[in-house]
Amino acid sequence: MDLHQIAAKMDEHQQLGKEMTKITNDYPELSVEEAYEIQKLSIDRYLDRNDPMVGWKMGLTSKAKQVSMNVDEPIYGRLTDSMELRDPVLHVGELIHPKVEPEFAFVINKELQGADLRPRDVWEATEGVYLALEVIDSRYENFKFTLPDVIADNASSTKFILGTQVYAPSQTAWNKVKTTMLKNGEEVQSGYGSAVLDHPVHSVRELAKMISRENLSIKPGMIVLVGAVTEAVSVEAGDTLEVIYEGLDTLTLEMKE
Ligand code: OOG
Ligand code: MG
Repeated sequence: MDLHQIAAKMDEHQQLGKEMTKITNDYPELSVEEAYEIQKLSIDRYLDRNDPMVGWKMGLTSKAKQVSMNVDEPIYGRLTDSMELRDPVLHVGELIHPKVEPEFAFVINKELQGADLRPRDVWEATEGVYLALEVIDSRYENFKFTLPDVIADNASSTKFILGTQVYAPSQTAWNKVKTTMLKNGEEVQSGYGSAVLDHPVHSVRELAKMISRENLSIKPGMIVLVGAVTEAVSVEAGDTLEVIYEGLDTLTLEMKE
């Protein structure tokens, strides 16, 4: 098994929005560690194209998502500049089977490192919190994968957008924020910030812990998407998605061809 070769294939399918069969079909013994190495090697290719890393994402941080994806632990992925939408418009023609998730994004202004951080360590390093939408688009057929497959596929990352307003960390109790998602005006999902590991702050601690195994840290300036508050919702051209973050703001995303 050549990890560089698999990473090149992964990258190609991510760039072209082209479906592929699961890596574990060919390499059933693929480990979680090897899968993270494939992820890293594929993102190195983005960096080589002058598409720098802007942050990290956590995924499968809610029990509901773990159950629906049939995976029983959180995962992380890497976010690069080209994944960040400048305007709230998603061109679905470039993607395979996109789904949208309501999230929060922490902006970190001090290095966070280690397996033993306290919530206050994270807050002291948090410049602000944004409301965010993440678009995921697994490169695997039918959005079906095992844990190593989804890790190698950069945790299904494809696009994300942050709201325009940044909030102070103390603005609200982020675990109590009610989030309601409407598709074409009809409610499709709702949940509370506590769906993310009881409180979104724990997701940033968990990320620091997971990447510390690789001797990596969350660097100043990086954003962290903490993981979906509700189930992801499938979208197609012509759809409008609105997410109401109660007491804060509403984010909207328009789907175009
Ligand atoms: C994995 C990515 C999940 C989240 O916020 O839970 C994710 C997937 O479900 O394809 O981004
Ligand atoms: Mg997500």
